[in-house]
Amino acid sequence: MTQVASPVRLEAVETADQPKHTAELDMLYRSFERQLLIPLWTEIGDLMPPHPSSRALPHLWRWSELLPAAARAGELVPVGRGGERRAIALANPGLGGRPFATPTLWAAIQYLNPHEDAPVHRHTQNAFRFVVEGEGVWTVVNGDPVAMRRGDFLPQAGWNWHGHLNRSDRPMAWIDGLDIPFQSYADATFFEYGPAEVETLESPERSRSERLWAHPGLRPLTHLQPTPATPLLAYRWEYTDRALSEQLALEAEGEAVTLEPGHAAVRYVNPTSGSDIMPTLRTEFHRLAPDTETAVYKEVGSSVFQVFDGTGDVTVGDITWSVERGDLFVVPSWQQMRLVTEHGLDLFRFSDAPIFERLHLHRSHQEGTPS
Ligand code: GTQ
Ligand code: FE2
Repeated sequence: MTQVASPVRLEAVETADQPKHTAELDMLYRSFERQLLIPLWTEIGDLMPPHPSSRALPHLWRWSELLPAAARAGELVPVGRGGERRAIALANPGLGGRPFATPTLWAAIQYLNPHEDAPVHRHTQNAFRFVVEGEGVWTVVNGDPVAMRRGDFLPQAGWNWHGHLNRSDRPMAWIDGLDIPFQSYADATFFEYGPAEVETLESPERSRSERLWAHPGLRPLTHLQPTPATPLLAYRWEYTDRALSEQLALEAEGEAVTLEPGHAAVRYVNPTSGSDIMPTLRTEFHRLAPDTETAVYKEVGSSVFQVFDGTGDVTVGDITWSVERGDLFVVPSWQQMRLVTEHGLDLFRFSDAPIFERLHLHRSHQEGTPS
């Protein structure tokens, strides 16, 4: 007997909350399959769990293994039109082999050889770069060349033209974060090619966007309208580092300015609104002083962390890893996370929290506080 394969498969299982398994029930389920119908009573446990229960798993990728893999790709794989980027995505083991770090977030290591460039394109996906080591690449956003160096955070909001140029004699690697999975599930993606070559241009210390926007507390009177994404294309390490060390110094002087004892943290924000840098992505930097333990914390939405400096033990769900510089790990939605460090730990973090906040679906909980 041949039958057109239907993607719907209904198994009659007899449990207290399921109907009695009879020949008639089987017939009903076969007719459901043919009509592409699925009853709620077989799905409710999966679709309406008491709390988020992510398919994504906690997972750690070690920089000591990622970087050599990217360097090898640098030897074997050219960069150019079509493939566009030598970017290698972290594939969460719970997400069915897709190149997705979490259900909403893409995280990749990208690698450029000396004097190589990655062609200009644009897409609706929001993106950023974060640099854990090295320098020498300029990311060119709408013609504005932005230097990339260790500790810099470089947002690149959707639909801006961008290409990357390595102007140095050394290879450079960095991480990319994008909302690719979210826009893919939502069928919201547009993409366009630009010129194949990034035009040769100056490689200035400071981008035009920084010259206009990187002055704390000051806003040009010609730009008073809030924009949905940040116009500032580089958040330099010098400022992030100082903000964090000053929080810890103020705490030591008795001021309650840290998130919790020994835990300084800042969020990268859009200077036109004070909100997250891009509509779908939140980025933060966390610094734990030596001998610090964080509370156990969980929230709706997923995060990816990269260790910027220091060492520590990270617990996500029921897994604990010892981490060091460059290591990346994933915290799925509503999974508990806790950090412990003896010598101090600096962490870059990105998450999809703005999506959930805007939809009033965001929740968080810290152990020891009322729910
Ligand atoms: O550098 O433009 O990791 O378009 C994925 C898609 C990087 C990029 C990625 C991209 C880019
Ligand atoms: Fe891109």
